[in-house]
Amino acid sequence: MLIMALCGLGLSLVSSESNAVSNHFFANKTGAAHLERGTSTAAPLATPTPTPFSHPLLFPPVATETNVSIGIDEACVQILDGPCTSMWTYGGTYPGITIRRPTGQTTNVTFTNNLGPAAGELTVHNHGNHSTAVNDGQPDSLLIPTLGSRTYTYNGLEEGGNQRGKMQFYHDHRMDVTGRNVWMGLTGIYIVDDPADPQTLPSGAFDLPLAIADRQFDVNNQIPYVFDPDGVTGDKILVNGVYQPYLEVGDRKYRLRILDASNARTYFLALSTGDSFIQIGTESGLLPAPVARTGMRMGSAERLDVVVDFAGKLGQNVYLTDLLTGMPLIEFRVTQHVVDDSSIPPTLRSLPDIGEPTVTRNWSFDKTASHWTINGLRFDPNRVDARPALGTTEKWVFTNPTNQAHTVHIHDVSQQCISRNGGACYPYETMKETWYLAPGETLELKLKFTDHVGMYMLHCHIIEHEDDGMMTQFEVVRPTTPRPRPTPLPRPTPR
Ligand SMILES: [Cu+2]
Repeated sequence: MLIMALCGLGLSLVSSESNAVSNHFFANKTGAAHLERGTSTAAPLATPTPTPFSHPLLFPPVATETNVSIGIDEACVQILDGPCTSMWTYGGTYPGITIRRPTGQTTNVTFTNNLGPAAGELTVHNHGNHSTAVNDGQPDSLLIPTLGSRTYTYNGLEEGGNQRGKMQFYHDHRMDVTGRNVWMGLTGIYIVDDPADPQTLPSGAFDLPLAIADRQFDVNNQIPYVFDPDGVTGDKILVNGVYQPYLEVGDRKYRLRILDASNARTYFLALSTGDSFIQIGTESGLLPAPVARTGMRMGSAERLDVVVDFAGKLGQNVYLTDLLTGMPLIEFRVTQHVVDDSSIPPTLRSLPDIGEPTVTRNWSFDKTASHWTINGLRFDPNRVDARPALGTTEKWVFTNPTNQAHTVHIHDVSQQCISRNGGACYPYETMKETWYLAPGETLELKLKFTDHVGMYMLHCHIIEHEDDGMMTQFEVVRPTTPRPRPTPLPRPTPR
């Protein structure tokens, strides 16, 4: 359980040292926070940055039932030392309750919107799930009213079989205010377990979801949201809602399912030992074969499913570090010797055969008249920019003529990489649903529209770009088949 506290209760945790001096934060250009101590002055007291690696890594509670009820509640979450942080939560924690379900099973998740009118109506998108359109978390319809509920049903199926095993996540998707709602805490992990995946991978206590997200705290440890169309970032990077946590581990392999749950921040992850991660999966499940990587870029909403081996490291501390800020994010203390019964097979999961594309569409992730746009247009819920036919495969080409990166996210079905910048795709991006598109890059993907008709979103997952207009929608439609000509009735023979 995440540590929860009432706001008033949290104040008692302010250290006596911070009562004696006034502390001021200054963020340098890399985003690292520095503490400067001065003489005692009037309130408000700045709160101290926790001593690095003084708090244990936490995991949200896990729901595994068919029917899950989640209250969307305001809660005061203990994150930094000192006052707790008032957040909007799925079930009272940040991240919210983890939902973990076997593939192929129906799951009903009922959300009740207990936030006040200031939050307004809400909607929940199960990111990476193959949902029917009405259960996909539409941004401007089928909303969860204030003090009302809505049940989302996920059947765990895809094109005649089970969905692939993977880590999805659920988050708010309300038009124009997704950035605010996610920043305030509306994010939770959703894991689909698939018995068709190799069962020798690290599992149970050795399979750890890690949601990485940055926040900017004020002197009272609150996180007021100030919209910036270029992306809202903060100087504190949290893992599962804890700032620079530690975790005691054994000297064996662990599966880390890493999610960039930030609104906008990109990370470049490495291990302090210089060892490789063995990447085994993406947003869309296991790769065809594992890929060793010493550094991994991760943009907003991307997931990295990796295995890290602490064998031979007994007694050492190993850090997962973000090389872009130079900040260590988590300290793994290798304190126990344990027998490792896990292994990584040389082949994991083959890609589904989705055929060859019959239609090509081009999508330019652009800036137009000072706003983020797709093909020059801002989001309009009354406009549909593509109507692919159910059962067909299309090629979608993404370009980025701007000077900022975008993370392209397509709802409904996963996509397979055809080419990046006219050449080969990276070996770890064979199939995904959130794609890093750096300035000047071109990405060719193919996707097959299966099972469901209806409206789905396509957008940048740097959420402030999305809220500013870098989103559009496509409607999967039933194929138009030529009507069979009715057999003419025999005419009566004229007499
Ligand atoms: Cu963008």
